[in-house]
Order: sequence, then C-alpha cells, then structure tokens
Amino acid sequence: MAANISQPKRLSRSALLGDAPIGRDCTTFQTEYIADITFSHLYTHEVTEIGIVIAGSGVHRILDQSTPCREGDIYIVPPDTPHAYFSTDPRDPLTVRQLWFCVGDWFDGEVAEHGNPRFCYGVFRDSEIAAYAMLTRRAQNEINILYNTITHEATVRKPEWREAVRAHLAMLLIKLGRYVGDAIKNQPTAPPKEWMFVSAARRAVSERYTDCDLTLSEIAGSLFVSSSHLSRLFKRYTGEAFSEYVRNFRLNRACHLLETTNLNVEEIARQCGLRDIPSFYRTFSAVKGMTPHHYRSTQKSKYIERNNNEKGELIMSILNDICENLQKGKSKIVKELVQQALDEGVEVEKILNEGLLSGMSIVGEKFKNNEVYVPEVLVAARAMNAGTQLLKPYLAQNGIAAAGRVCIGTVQGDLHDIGKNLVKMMMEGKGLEVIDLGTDVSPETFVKTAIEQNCQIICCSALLTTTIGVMEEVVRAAEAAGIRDKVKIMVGGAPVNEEYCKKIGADCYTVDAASAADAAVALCRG
Ligand code: B12
Repeated sequence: MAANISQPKRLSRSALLGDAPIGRDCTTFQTEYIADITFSHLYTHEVTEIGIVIAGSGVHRILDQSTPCREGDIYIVPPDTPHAYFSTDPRDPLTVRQLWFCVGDWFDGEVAEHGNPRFCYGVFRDSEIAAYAMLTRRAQNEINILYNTITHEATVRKPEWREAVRAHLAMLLIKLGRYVGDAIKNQPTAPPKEWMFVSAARRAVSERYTDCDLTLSEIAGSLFVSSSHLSRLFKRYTGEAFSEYVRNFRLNRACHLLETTNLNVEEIARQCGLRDIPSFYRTFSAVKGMTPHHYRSTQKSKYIERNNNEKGELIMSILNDICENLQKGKSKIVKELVQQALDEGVEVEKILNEGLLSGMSIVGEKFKNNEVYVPEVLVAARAMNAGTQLLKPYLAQNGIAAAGRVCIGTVQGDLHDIGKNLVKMMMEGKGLEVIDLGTDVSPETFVKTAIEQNCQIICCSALLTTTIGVMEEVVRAAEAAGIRDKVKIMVGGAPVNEEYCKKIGADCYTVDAASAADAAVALCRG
C-alpha cells in the first residue's frame, strides 16, 4: 500500500556529505517542469541546503509551491522539506550550486534548533518552510566569495578548517538573513492534502503546546480525519510518532525557558503544557540526561555567551561590509550600513575606526601601490563623508556649552579634508565652536579669522609632504600679527609628527581626531 503513495526521495546525510563536514555540488537540472509533478519528483534531505542559481532559468518547487527562478536566486531549505529544481527551457537549463551542511555540526542552542525562530540565525521568517532571496549583482559577488571560501576551507585546509568554516558559515547565514525576502510566503499555496494534514497538526502543536489538554484526536477532529489516519500520516511524513513529537517540542520549549528566563521549573513545566510536574522531571531527566535545575545551571551562561557571540558576529559582518563598500565608493550603501550599525547599538568610535577608517586606510594603501587611482579614492572619500555625516549627531551628543572657539582648515595647496572634517566633528562634540575654513587655506586667512572671530586656537591640517611647510608659515604669520601669545596653534595630518610640531614652534600635535578634541578643550581651559 505504501508503494502507491507518491513519496519524495530521501537523501541521507552520508549521501550528501560523505565524510566531509560540508557537501557541495553544482548541478544542471534538465528535467522539464510540469505543473502536476508528483512528490516522487521531489527530494528531502537530512541536512540544510543552500542552493544558488548560477545560470539558466527554471522553477524551484517546494511542496506544492513553485517559484520561477533565475541567476542570482538563492534558496535555503531546511531538513526534511520536499523540493526540487526543474528547467523550463531546454536551451537554457537551470544550473544550481548547492551547499549542504548539518546545522547542529556547526552551531548550538537556538541557532541549531530546528523550528526555533533563531534557527539558522533566523533566516526562515515566521514559520516559513524555506527562505528565498533574490540577490543583486553586488550581493551575488559577496555571497559567492563566502561560498567559495567555505568550500575551500572545508576541503583544502583540513587541519585548521573548523573555526574558520564556522565563522564563514555564520557570516553567510547572517548576510542571507539580511537579504531574505518573503517571496515564497506570497505564493498561492495549495499543499497536497496529506502534507496539509501533517503540517496542520505540526502548526497546532506549535500554537497550542501550552495547552495540556491538546490531543491528536482533537486535531484530527478539526481536520475531519480519523485519529488513526492522522497518526499514520504523521509518522510517515515526519518519521516521528505524534506523541513523541509533542513531548520533544514541549521539552525543547522548556529548555529554552530554562536558558533564557528566571521562571521557576514548575512554572516552566506549566507554561509548556506539562501539568504533571513529577513526570516532567522524570521525562526531562530521561531525555536530556540531567535534571532541569542542572540543565539551567550549565546552559544559562552558555546562552548569554552565545547571544553575545551572535551579536558580535552580526556587528562584525556590518563593519566588514562598511569597510568593503567604502572601498568601492558606494555612498548609499555605506550610509545604510552605518545606520544599521547604529541601530544595532555599535559604538560610534567602533563604526568610525573599524568600518569607515579601516576601509579608507586600505584605499590609501592601494593608492600608494598604484592599484587604484584618484577617481577611486575620490568616490571612497565621498562614501567616507556620507558615513561620517550620520555619525555627526552622535559625536556632538556629549556636547556642552561652548568651551571655546577654534578655526580649522587644510593648508594652502592641499585639498584633503576628511581628517580635518573628523577633527571638526570631534571638537564640536566636545562643545567647542568650530569655524571651518575648508581646504587650500592661506596663512593670512588663518590669522585674519583668528583675530576677527576671537579664536583661542588655529588648527592646521595637512596630508602632503609638499604642503606641511605652510604650517610653519601660519606660525610666522601669527607672530607677525602679534597674536602668538593669545592664540594657540595645533597641527596634524598623516605626515605631521610631534617633532615637526616643536620644530616649527606650534603648540600642539595629536595623532588623531579624538585626542585633538581633548587637547583643544584643555588648551581653551588654559
Ligand atoms: C582620500 C585621499 C585623497 C582624496 C582626497 C579627498 C578628500 N576629500 O579629502 C583625493 C583623491 C582628492 C586625493 C588627491 C591627492 N592625493 Co591623496 N590621499 C588620500 C588618502 C587615500 C586618504 C587620506 C585620508 O583621508 N585619510 C583618512 C583621514 C581620516 O586621515 P588623516 O587625514 O590623516 O586625519 C587623521 C589624523 O591625521 C588627524 N588629523 C588630521 N588633521 C588634523 C589636524 C589637526 C590640527 C590635528 C591635531 C589632527 C589632525 O586626525 C584625523 C582622524 O584621526 C591618502 C592615503 C593615506 N593613507 O592617508 C592619500 C595621500 C594623502 N594622497 C597623496 C597624494 C600624492 C595625492 C595627490 C597629489 C595625487 C595626485 N596625483 O593628484 C592629490 C593631491 C591633491 C591636493 N592638492 O591635495 C599621498 C601623499 C604623499 C605625501 N606624503 O605627500 C597619499 C599619502 C597617498 C600615497 N601614499 O601616495 N587624495
């Protein structure tokens, strides 16, 4: 009788992964899509699959839902989900790169807990069966680089692969999580009847596991099928008896509450629909190998650590993206990412140093080695400015009533203004009033402004070895104007150093913008 049922083909872990930690393949799907394909054309796997369409066009079928797919589409399919790829045009067959891995091998806790909203870093939105993303060209490149790194590290650099692969897998899932849309959710769905019954029963459990009176016969009644029929279908399609499924579901929820809350064990048992407390203790100990109290004491600190790690990974991924996109001069994306980092609560200094400035220093290095030229540097500088503009209000946030007045500019002959702008922002953040003279500023303009605007400090920035000499001219002009005892002169910029500062008779040099602002406040206070 079972032979008549159209069942998806089940691919085992060993068939897909062999002995390797990760399985991969690049397949061209020739079978043409027909609307009434049966389950026997689909397959399920014991592991999670990431499929990236790299050429052709076709259809991805999940249960009874079909999505047209083409280059750049990506599908993340959790274990035990019947699906398959088909071609729609034999002249343009669908080619898909597939990556298989067992989430539990790499991650633990919620990220590895199938059915948990944080499963695979929350890639699967709500209770969606699969995740779908349509990648832009830029995102495709990013994902391809990660995909190649993972497969390379998992196959070539065997001795030291594990941590590196784990970090890259996490990064891949976090990135995909950011791109995943809800296209599949919006497909009209008409799952075949038997699957519909099974998934309705699973849904009922996830919605009503807190109800200790929930029974299979009640669910079967609401679906107008007999309990024995539903029980058979459940076992057939999920591989688990219904009672076992409910028990494990409740125990997993209980574990989650033990790890993440301070509720007492009895309350947790009640909230998980387990009215009989002694039997909860017994079952818990039998399945988990320890008492709930013991479980809590061992897992809670791990949970906190894990949460911090996951957050750290997400932040790393955003800062990394800021750095990469800044180098490519993608102002709009840099702005979005800086905003995202701020929303995630990343400190402004971290965004500045590990995101924006680290990107800029790579551009600088490439510029020096003639790997990139002025136009590329210019667009990177624009992206840098776009990002720092967003940080401005946060840098100014600590500001107090004006602690002094300063004029700042990049010296004559020099057009570099990124460093100067940062110094200005930081100074404003410290409550100083800053008059910005821009770039290519003559010594006379510095001195004239200081006199007319009553500034306590003149700040000179220079980035070219050919222009730092102008700083000495500023010192001399201030002396000639008779303001040298009233006005301090600060100098800075990459080619400047303490020694040079002393040599030309300036008052203060600092290496970066934050220390420049502190020094300026101290100078104003006298
Ligand atoms: C961006 C950039 C450009 C952009 C500038 C865009 C802009 N709006 O600023 C463009 C493309 C226009 C450009 C042009 C040129 N550039 Co350019 N440029 C750079 C680059 C890549 C980054 C500079 C930067 O913004 N750094 C980031 C900021 C935040 O750092 P910073 O300025 O040092 O500022 C920090 C500190 O120094 C300090 N600070 C800065 N000012 C002050 C002031 C005070 C008072 C204090 C206390 C502290 C302080 O605080 C800041 C924050 O922490 C550097 C390479 C590098 N790695 O530095 C080359 C670099 C400076 N450029 C260089 C050159 C040669 C040029 C050109 C001559 C190239 C050409 N062939 O035309 C022209 C010159 C144009 C001109 N007349 O100025 C050389 C200079 C070599 C040298 N030693 O003289 C460098 C070092 C590249 C290299 N290695 O060859 N450049």
